[in-house]
Amino acid sequence: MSLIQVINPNTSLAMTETIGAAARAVAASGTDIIAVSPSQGVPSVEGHFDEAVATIGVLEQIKRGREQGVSGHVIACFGDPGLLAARELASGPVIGIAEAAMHTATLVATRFSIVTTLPRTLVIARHLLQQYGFTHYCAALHAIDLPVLALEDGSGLAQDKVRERCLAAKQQDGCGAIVLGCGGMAMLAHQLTRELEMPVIDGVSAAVKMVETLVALGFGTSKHGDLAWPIAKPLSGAFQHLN
Ligand code: 5HY
Repeated sequence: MSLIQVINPNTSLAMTETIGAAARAVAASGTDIIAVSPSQGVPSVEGHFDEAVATIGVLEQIKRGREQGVSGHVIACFGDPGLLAARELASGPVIGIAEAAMHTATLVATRFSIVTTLPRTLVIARHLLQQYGFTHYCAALHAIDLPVLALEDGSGLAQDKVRERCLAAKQQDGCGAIVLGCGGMAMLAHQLTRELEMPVIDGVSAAVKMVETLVALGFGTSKHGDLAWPIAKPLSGAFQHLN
């Protein structure tokens, strides 16, 4: 039996539920999912400042998950906030949904497009493409121009716009797969894959399967080199509990 902790870095409980449901839908029969979000932080992650604030909450959850004995962790926000810091704090594998979706896309297509929420966060996706070495695999990036929490407002408008953008990307970009660029889009991937007749990839489910695979292979995060435990030092003030 393995336990995977799926961390939604924003404080939206509705989105945490969506993400948890997507994770459970693909989890193997021997895998339990705990979906969590920080108790303090930002209601949605829509920029560099939001990412910086959300990262502390992610690290708190990683520490808590480790103390609970989870086998691995997923960071379920498309900017993969705090990914490398989280790996320093973790013994099991830690996978970000952007890296999981991008890696998956390159295994089933030579070029993929990304569909995310706000235009201002496209630069975050571009930076990750560069950092992960996937820039040349990316055909185009699209934004539906609605805030992250529009995906949870119950109107269905954001979901309709995601669908329209995916259809446009398929027709115009010359891509073979689409990566959904927000944790809140997780439940859309299955239906869109069927409708578009091409892979539409949600990073939450991809990341859960990657954690399962790494655990089955017996791999945790390497503690040799830069991902070794953080250098012990007295953290002060509000950060003492991270020791
Ligand atoms: C996400 N923001 O996956 C990102 C991505 C985005 O609160 N969860 C967030 O920019 O849409």
